[in-house]
Amino acid sequence: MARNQLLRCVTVACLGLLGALSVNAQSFRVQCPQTTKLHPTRQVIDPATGLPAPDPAHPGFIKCQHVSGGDGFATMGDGQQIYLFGFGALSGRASLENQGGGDNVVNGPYAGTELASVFDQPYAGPITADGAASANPPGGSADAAIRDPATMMNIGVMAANAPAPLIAIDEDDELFLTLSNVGMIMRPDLFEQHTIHFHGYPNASSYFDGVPDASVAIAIAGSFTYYYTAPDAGTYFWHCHITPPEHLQMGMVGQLFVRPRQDRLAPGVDLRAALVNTYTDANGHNYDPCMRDILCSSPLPPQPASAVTQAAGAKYAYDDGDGSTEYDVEYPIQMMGFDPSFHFIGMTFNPEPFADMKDKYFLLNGRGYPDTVNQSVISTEAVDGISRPSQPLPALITIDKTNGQKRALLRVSDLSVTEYSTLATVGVPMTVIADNARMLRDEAGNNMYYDTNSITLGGGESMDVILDVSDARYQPGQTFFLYTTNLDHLSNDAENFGGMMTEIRIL
Ligand SMILES: [Cu+2]
Repeated sequence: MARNQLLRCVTVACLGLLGALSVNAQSFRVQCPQTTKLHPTRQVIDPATGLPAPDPAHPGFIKCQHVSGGDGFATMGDGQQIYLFGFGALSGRASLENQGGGDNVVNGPYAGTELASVFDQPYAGPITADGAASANPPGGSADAAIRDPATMMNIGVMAANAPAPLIAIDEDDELFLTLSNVGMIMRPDLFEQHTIHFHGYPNASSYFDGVPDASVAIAIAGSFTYYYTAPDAGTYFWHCHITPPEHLQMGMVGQLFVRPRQDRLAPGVDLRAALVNTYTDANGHNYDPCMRDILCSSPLPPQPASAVTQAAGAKYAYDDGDGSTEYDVEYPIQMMGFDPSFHFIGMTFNPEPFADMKDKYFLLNGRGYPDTVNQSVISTEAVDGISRPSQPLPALITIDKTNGQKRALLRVSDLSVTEYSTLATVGVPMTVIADNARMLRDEAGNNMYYDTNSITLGGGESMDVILDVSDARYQPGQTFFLYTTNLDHLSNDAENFGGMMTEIRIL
């Protein structure tokens, strides 16, 4: 009877299945729809500039990003190469590899309302069956999402980044974030799944929450496109949620932030009135932010004696209504650490000693000093002899006072699995404006910001900090330090000068 069933299976159902598989024999798939219910027309082309602009009737963009889940290697400050489980960039690669020119990735080649790896440009060619965007991302077609399965494997294998690729979006956006699991080539015995979890993020659907036992997980050779709206500005982070102590220690964690819709106000618009009434965007269209915003989490500031208005092109950390979170330049600062023994064991087929996990490399944006101030991409040669970008993001903070910059926003998040760390400055006070993606403001609307020279964060926490160098005592040519006062964290393993430190340079 079993034989009959097998025969029947072979002749009817299974042949049908095989037929279907042969037509579409792969499970990698990048989704980036051209239109959605929230953005029925996606973007329009501004006739004046020929550049894409938001559809005035539908604020925000459809944005898409593609990351690989796999493995790779990173280079520590003492030259040691360590093994990673990690996420790599499968979109924005041209900008990733060609960045340089003296600035942080956010303010340099990735400048603009979106990172190069998050593309929101209109699709110029015919819409393909899978709906993946490919044309005209910020860095040209070489920044497009890779969606050909063979290329995904060729590029994505061993392409892990430390930390994971940065994600930056704006309020009112829709983000389609595709994760493709390319497998871990150094660990063929493992068949690890990966997921994406937006930590601390207002996310309505557990389906896209990445907690594997309450949702879905992505197996090797599979893709999954996570969908997020962006209702609430702030600094968050994202990570894989499979065996979190292991996959986070091994590198599967990075920063995520959302910029406020207040950035898009037209010049001259009253910031406070824009929170209560309607606001007018740069295209002259009116919106009601709190009607659209399911959270509208910032209390109104007190009515000032005279209106605070939007200065042309001003940028803010939050929808503050009083301009107090304005900044000129922003830097992601990701505090993290690696335990080289754990990574070595993770590469060599041995049981991992979770309780013995102890970081020996203390890092900002995946780098120990002096690599933190190295402005170019750090690449690491893997066992196949090919060098790939491993730590693309510097942690150098520059404030170009000569050209009018005065306030730097540091988006500080702690991605560590094991340790609390303190970050301190000497000479430039830090003004803490937000804690865990919430403005420090009481219910009466009073700002509870405070000045300090040190902040202490544990894993999973974030703070937004402003450095203000407008005072005359700050002059171009000065250099200050942002460093940890946990003095054992100022090392690159056995090398006694490095670790969690970077420079603040006034230009
Ligand atoms: Cu994972």
